[in-house]
Amino acid sequence: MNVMEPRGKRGDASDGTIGGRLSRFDGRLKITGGATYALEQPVAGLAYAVLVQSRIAAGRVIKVDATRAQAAPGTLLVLTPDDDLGLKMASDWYGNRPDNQPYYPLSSTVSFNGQAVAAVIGETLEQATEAARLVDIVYEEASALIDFDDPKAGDGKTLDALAVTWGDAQAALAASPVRIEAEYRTPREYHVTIEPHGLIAQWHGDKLTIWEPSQWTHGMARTYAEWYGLPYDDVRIISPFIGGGFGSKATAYAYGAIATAAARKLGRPVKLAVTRPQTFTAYGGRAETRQTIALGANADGVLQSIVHLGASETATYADFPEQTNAATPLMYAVENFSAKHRLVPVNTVMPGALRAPGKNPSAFGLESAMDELAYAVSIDPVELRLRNYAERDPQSGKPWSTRRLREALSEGGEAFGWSRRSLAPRSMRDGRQLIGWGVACGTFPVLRASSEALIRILADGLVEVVSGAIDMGQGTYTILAQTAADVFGVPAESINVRLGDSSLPGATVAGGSMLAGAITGAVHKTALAARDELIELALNDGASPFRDTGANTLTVADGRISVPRDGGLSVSIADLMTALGRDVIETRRNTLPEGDQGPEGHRKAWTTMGSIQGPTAGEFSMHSWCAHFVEVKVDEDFGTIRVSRMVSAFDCGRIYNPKLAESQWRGGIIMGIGQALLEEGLVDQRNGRVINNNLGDYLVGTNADIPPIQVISVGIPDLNASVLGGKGVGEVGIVGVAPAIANAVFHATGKRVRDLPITLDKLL
Ligand code: MCN
Ligand code: MOS
Repeated sequence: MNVMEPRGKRGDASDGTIGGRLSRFDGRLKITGGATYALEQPVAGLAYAVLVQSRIAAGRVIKVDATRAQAAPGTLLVLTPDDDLGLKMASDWYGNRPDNQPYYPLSSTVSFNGQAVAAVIGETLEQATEAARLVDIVYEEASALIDFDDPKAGDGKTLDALAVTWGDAQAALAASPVRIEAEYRTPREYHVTIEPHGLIAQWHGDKLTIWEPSQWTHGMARTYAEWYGLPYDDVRIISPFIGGGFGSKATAYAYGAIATAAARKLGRPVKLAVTRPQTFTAYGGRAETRQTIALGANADGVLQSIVHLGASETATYADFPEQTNAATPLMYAVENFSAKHRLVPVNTVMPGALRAPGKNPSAFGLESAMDELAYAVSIDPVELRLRNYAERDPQSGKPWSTRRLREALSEGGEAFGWSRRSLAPRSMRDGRQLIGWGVACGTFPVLRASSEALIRILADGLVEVVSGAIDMGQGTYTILAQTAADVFGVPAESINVRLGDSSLPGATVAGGSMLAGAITGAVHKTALAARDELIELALNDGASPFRDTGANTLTVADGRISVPRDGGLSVSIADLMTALGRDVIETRRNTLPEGDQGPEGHRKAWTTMGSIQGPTAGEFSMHSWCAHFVEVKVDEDFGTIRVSRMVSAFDCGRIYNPKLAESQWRGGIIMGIGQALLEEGLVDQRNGRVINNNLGDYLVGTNADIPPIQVISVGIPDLNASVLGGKGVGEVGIVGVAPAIANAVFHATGKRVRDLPITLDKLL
């Protein structure tokens, strides 16, 4: 597919290279309806699957009576827990797989309200939807744990692997002249991507093709292949356009198993569109968390100790930790530290990764607590952060690769006008509007992964970049065109990028803010190799016009290949290809280490997260950093809160495309504003049902909620972090926004709200 059509307006030449402000190539297609999303794929002979979800939170399905559903017009198939679909458990994200365990996407054991317990496949969506209502299910209900705070849920289990300690935190806390301690809470949150989930599944014999929005075509193809015991290459996931994922589209879920199994049974392609309400339980959002943070400091605000105890909810049948202490050990220099995280199982779908998992609630706790400490010692909160600045990673002891957090605080503060702030709460106002200014910092680790790319130089001189990596809106198409354009010295518009297909070269997940660094590295390496190959042919092929020039080097720029001297021969790439009689020059490279080049190394790298390197895997500790400055206006009578202005400064290393990175940061910040003021999954305490399971009741920020947001880059290239010097951009923007807003609300009102979202009732 050519995402270059229709072509955008061509910018000046410098725009097309790394660091240029090119608009997204896929942007116009997406907003004009030119982008075909997975569920819009025109596949002939489709049948339609509709999920039937459990209405109880815990217990067993003891009988499914499908008589009425079977008899309804158009019903083709009813799947129930009685149907053994013959599937086997697949590996987890890291490639660990239980031996020969069966997998039941429709299980008779009910662990949460909304679990898929049956499915109806019909000739039309309407018929399947109606028949799904006619499936009669008899349950044996068991008592459920709905509430994370229910004493019956207990304290859960400590995850030893997530515990961090150094020094003697308790003793140092007890000896500190200034102590603050408080509990902070974040609610259940959801991804609410504009494109809901679902898939079209089609079998050709034993080969399976799936159109499904995917943040990781290779990883999801592995899951489907393992469920069915197929060779990996016999499953193909196609996902060229995605309407947002935010962490929710990196996994194959039960509904995917159901749709593919139905398609196999029927011998017909099946479409399963998860409805908006079903998206709240077909996979998990961000887990609810609570955390208690105690800070000990001296009278000058210098930290002596941090004691941090946190917990997140998880499912009864599987664990996903929303690690409350993910940011705590990194932010500030402190000699005594102790942090633990516990998991509390309740009857919910397993929670999942949602933009900056762990770091996000962790920063809410820590950065709120630092603000409380600032007031306890009467020190400006920016100054307090500088006094406790960590010059190296306090946990690993390693030096930072780059950490421009000081610059983020100073340049962000300068642009915001922070020096004009008065320290006392309720000291700034505009009529009946109380004005508050708040600050908070954020971080996200640099994760490094390998990827693979294919580059084709075509007969007409155009260049094609091909990878199984995906673009869910973050800008992969565009930055890869820029990366290749840089190497070939041609406008980015003449590079055609193909992505989003597991049959294309391997790529890591678009997750953990690591894809851009990984895939630009692979494309850069491949483009250099392709350019060298072109030059090699031009110099040495018998049919090359350069053979007689005596040149021993050539340059490639502006779509031409030239002898680098005045008046030297210069031939367009297209003419050279004609002279050489070549239709295509194809080059494939990857960034795997030498030892991992075999098929097993490839499989592990592209389909699991097993070879991803963490932020301290090498000599350095590598992270992105940010500082958010927020102004809120709080209506004194009504308690309504408006974020009226924001400035955020980021250190994400070198920026590949500032326009897109700024948009990523703003997107994260906008989600952070929603998190601070609006978002909250409400669960019916009687039955575990998500009450606000739609976009009308689950509130996210809309245009009227969002003020002007100024974003500033203070990063410098970090060549330890990635080939081109960039660090992650996609997630760090949300980290620290909610505490900056909570801190601003305190400054405005004198009221400290420690549980999100900060709704007006909490201020009155
Ligand atoms: N970028 C840049 N310079 C850098 C790094 C990145 O200009 N040094 C820009 C590029 O445009 C790149 C984008 O930022 O395409 C994101 O790069 P990166 O930080 O590597 O993140 P990934 O490509 O791995 O994308 C995943 C990340 C995550 S984990 C979530 S969650 C998230 C996010 O991206 N979900 C998104 N951004 C999203 N943006 C959109 N529109 N939709 C989502 O669902
Ligand atoms: Mo992002 S939550 O790592 O997809």
